[in-house]
Amino acid sequence: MNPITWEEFYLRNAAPSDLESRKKEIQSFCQKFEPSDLRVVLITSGGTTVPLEHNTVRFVDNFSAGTRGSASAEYFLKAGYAVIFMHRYKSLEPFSRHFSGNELLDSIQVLKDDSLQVDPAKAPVLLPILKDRKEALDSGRLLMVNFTTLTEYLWILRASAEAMACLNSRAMLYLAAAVSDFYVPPEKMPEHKIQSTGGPPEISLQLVPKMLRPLVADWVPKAFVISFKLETDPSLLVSKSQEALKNYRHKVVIANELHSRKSRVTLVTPNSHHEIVLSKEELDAGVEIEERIINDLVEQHTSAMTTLN
Ligand code: PAZ
Repeated sequence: MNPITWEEFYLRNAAPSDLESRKKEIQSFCQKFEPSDLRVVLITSGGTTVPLEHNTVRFVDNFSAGTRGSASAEYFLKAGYAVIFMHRYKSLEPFSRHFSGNELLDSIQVLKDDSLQVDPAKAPVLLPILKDRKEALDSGRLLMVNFTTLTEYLWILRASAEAMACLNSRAMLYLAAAVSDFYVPPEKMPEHKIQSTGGPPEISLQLVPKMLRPLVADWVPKAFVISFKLETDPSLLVSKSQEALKNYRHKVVIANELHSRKSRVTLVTPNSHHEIVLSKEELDAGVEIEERIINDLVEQHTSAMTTLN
């Protein structure tokens, strides 16, 4: 069955109640950089949920933790970009991603006089992260925007892309979120919690229209757009990425396989493709593949900017 059009999707799926205020925040962030030379990247990160009931108790989710997006945000900030970090609520965020569980609390010691001290052994790890975070916040180059459901994601994505159009070719979109391809349309969704007394539920998921098409063609036509392609069969990666580039006419697809995604990616462009691979030694030394990906993309963005404007 054909999916509904993207216009129909927005007509049938209500916008989040606070969309207008969020839109204003994103617009003023972009307008702040409009007169400067600064480049702005929108990073999407983490997975979307697909609610099964209007009063949602249960939903379909996916594996994405936001590792790729949150690490990439730090490297884009280092490269001088302003970053709109559009992430799944409670997924990994830049800077805090380095600390899990009680790690941060454990690095602070309570002294006899009730004063606090950073554990001297942990200070060398903490310091560069805190300094980078302070620089990003003080310079006003980081905007955090969150989403949970697929519908919320799609409304905020559109608002963000449209707000970025004023930046012309200085805008980059780095779409790393794991966005559901399927959803339950509101008219097919029960109002209340699905009852087990009704037997096993028959849930019919519909296809989500491909929003990359209007995003590239209409919402932010001069931006440098990068999408991600995740597969579990590596033999499909390059051909499916090339197909996406042909269909949506954006600049780069970053292809990755589920289990090797932290050590190997393929950057596919309309005319070529190349791999970025980390060796075991590099992984053991704490090198992150996102650093290499962002270096590569910044170079591509620089050369594209001369032709896009
Ligand atoms: O968030 P994470 O680091 O756990 O995973 C990253 C990823 C695999 C979701 C990302 O690299 C990606 O491929 N995103 C697009 C997925 C898709 O094809 O829809």
